[in-house]
Amino acid sequence: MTAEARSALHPASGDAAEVAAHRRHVRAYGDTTGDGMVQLSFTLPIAHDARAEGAAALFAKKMGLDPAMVVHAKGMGPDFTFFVVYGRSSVVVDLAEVVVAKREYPARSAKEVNLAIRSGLKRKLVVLGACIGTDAHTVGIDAILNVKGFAGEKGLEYYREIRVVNLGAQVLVPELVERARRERADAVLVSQVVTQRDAHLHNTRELSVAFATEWPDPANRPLMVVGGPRFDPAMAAGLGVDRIFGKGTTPGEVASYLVHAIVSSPVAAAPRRPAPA
Ligand code: B12
Repeated sequence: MTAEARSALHPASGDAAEVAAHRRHVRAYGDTTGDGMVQLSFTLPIAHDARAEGAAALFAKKMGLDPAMVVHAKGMGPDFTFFVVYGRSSVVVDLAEVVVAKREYPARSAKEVNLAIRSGLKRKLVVLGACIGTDAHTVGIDAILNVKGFAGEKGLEYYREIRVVNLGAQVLVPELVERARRERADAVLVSQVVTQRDAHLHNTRELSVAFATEWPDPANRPLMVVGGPRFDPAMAAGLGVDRIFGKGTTPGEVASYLVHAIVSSPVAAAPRRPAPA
C-alpha cells in the first residue's frame, strides 16, 4: 500500500509509527469507528412494563453507558424481563496493557505425539475422561476424546499410542478415583460445562482434594486436566489441578500438553502411574 493510500485510510497519521500508535488505543465500534457503541443483554427480576424498561435504562447507565437505549424488552413469565440495551461506552483499551497467556510447550502433530510417547514412555499413555458431578454435557469431552474430534482435528482415540477410557456423564469423584487406579491412568481429563452456583469450581476442588488424598505424592498421581467453556486457564493452581483448558480447545493442544507434562518434562521420569489396589 502506498503512503498516500495509507494516509487516506488514516488521515490523522501519515507515517507507520503513528498509525501503529493510533491503533494501540481501541474503543468499541458500532456505527462508525471508535464511536464506543456496545450492545448489552441482561435480565431483571421484574415484570415487563414501562417502569421495568426505565429500570433497565438506569441499570445500563449506572454501568457507564451514556446514552443507554433499551432496544428490546421481553417478559419471561410473570416476574422477569429480558433486555437488550444499545449505548455508548467511553472505555478505551490500551493494547499494550493486554496480557495474553502463551503456550509453554510446542504444538505437535499426531505423528509427533505418537513418536514421543513410543520413544519416551515405551508404552501406551492412558487417558481417563469424564464429566463429573451432575453435569451431563458430554459434547465437550467427546470433542477432545472421540476419534471424530473437533475443528478438523482427530480426537485422542485416533492416536495410536494413547489408550482412551471415556466414562461419559455424571461420574462421581470416588468412582473416578477408583477407575483411575484400576486403569493405571497417566492423565484424568474432566469436563465441567454447567457453572450454575459455581458447580464447576466446587466439583473441581472436590476432584483435586480426592486425588491429593489418594495420591499424596504428586509425582505418583495421574495428571489432572480440567476443561470447559467458562474456565479461565489461569485458575489451575488455585483449584489444585495441573491444567485447565477453556472454550475452543482442540484435541491436538491437549495431546501436545500431555506429551509435555508426562513424557518430556523432568517429572515424567517419575512413575506417574497409580498402581491398582
Ligand atoms: C447441548 C446442550 C445440552 C444437552 C447436552 C447433551 C450432551 N450429551 O452433551 C442437553 C439437552 C442434555 C442439556 C441439558 C442441560 N443444559 Co445444556 N446446553 C447445551 C448447549 C446448547 C451446547 C453445549 C455444547 O455441546 N457445546 C459444544 C462443545 C463442543 O463445547 P464445550 O462444551 O464448550 O467444549 C469445548 C471446550 O469447552 C473444551 N472442553 C470442554 N470440556 C473439556 C474437558 C477437557 C478435559 C478439555 C481438555 C477441554 C474441554 O473443549 C471443547 C472443544 O473445544 C449449551 C449452550 C451453548 N451454546 O454452549 C447449553 C448449556 C451448557 N446448558 C445449560 C443448562 C442450564 C442445561 C440444563 C440445566 C437445562 C435444564 N434446566 O434442564 C440441563 C443440565 C443437564 C445436566 N444434568 O447437565 C446452560 C448452562 C448455564 C450455566 N451457567 O451453567 C447452557 C450454557 C445454556 C444456557 N445458555 O443457559 N444441554
